[in-house]
Amino acid sequence: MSTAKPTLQRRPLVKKILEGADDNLLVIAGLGSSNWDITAAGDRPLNMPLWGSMGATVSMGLGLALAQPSKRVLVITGDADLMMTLGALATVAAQSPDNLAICVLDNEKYGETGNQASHTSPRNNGPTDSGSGADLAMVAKGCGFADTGTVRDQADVAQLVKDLRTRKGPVFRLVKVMVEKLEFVMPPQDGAHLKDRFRQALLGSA
Ligand SMILES: Cc1ncc(C[n+]2csc(CCOP(=O)(O)OP(=O)(O)O)c2C)c(N)n1
Repeated sequence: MSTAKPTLQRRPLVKKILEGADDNLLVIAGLGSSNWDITAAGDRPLNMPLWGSMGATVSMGLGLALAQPSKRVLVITGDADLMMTLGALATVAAQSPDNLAICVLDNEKYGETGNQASHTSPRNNGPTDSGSGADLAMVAKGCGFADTGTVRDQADVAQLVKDLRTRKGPVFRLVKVMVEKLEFVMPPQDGAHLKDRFRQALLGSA
């Protein structure tokens, strides 16, 4: 695995991924940077940005994809959020919902808490260490995902967007993104409100 420093910028990338999102696209974002990213791209009722529930994002996306098979479900989250509940990937692979795509924005850091190195960060523990950090795309593959990939370059972004929005799932994409100091763009902070507006937009007032 490459240990080159990531160069992709997450905000314009997420904006592109969500461009033209309609009522068919249900978005679940992990806490921290992914939450602010999807909101910077434009807050909408069918966005469910998580606040604080670290590790829950993929499981929520899976439940939603199984419950709403006619909708596209897109999970956008951070490497450390996913790392907390890696087993969820095996459950996704076992259930294999064809409407679910997972995009992990891997900055190799715990962004929200001060950019400490996360498990995906390259390290230098001497000659018996591979030095590469955890490779979450390989983990997804090992869990049984047939369709995984890693994106590092701007040239691959158009295909990434296409895959996340339209390719038969479950799709897993690891995107290496750079560490940046970005403005917080916050969605509503009341979880009950976020849940209610999401349900209303999806199911109507019934
Ligand atoms: C159970 C739990 N442990 C720790 C935290 C504190 N915490 C909030 S965000 C975060 C790091 C998130 O990192 P990542 O998912 O990689 O997102 P990014 O770096 O993109 O912000 C941590 C440790 C938490 N909210 N919940």
